[in-house]
Amino acid sequence: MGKETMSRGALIVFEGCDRCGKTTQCAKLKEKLVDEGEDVELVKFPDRTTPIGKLINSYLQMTEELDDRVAHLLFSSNRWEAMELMKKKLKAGTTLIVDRYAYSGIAYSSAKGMDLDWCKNPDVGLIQPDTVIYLSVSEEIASQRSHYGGERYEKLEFQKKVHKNFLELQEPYWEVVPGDASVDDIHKQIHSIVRKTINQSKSKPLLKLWT
Ligand code: NYM
Repeated sequence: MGKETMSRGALIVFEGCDRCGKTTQCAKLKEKLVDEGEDVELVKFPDRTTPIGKLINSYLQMTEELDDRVAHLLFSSNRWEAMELMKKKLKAGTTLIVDRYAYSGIAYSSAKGMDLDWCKNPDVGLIQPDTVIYLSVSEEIASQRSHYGGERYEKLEFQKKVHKNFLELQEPYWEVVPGDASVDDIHKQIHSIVRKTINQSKSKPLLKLWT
């Protein structure tokens, strides 16, 4: 076995519409895996702490206006600037739980009417996730959760389009988890999926997304 394929960490991505419960589930999953002795870290996109992320934050909070294409490319750049470090951590055996990834980039931008393939291109070659957990929650329920409506995109009709786009992006390594059950029930379901993924990913090479 080559060095690069020895017991690497798994890349676990969470996707879903706004207020689907991803952030709560990411935190619970991390806590559980740490208890089980796994080396695990959380990653969140957009990463609003970098210079690019700060610009994205202003855009989302609507204090900055950007051309749709520029905004799309900034979200993608924000992922690319994290790739080297993520690759290093995965190879060193750290499992990464990622709150949003390229699929969000495409689902949200194409909901504005942008061409889906154009939107996909900048993210081609990112590290391919081992599993994508798609938390599927009705937009009506999501819209009743706290803080909904505060940022750009948090409108019912828009979220319906985003959900439809997400489903078009499904890959064989996606797991659609209904997000309307109790937090603990959803957590148990996710944990069993992720446990399997971590064990199966150990000896697999890291692949490039959409190549
Ligand atoms: N978003 C997120 C995009 O439009 N493109 C992207 O590439 C990513 C990663 O940012 N409404 C949108 C989706 C969300 C918003 O997400 C911020 P969060 O998870 O609320 O921080």
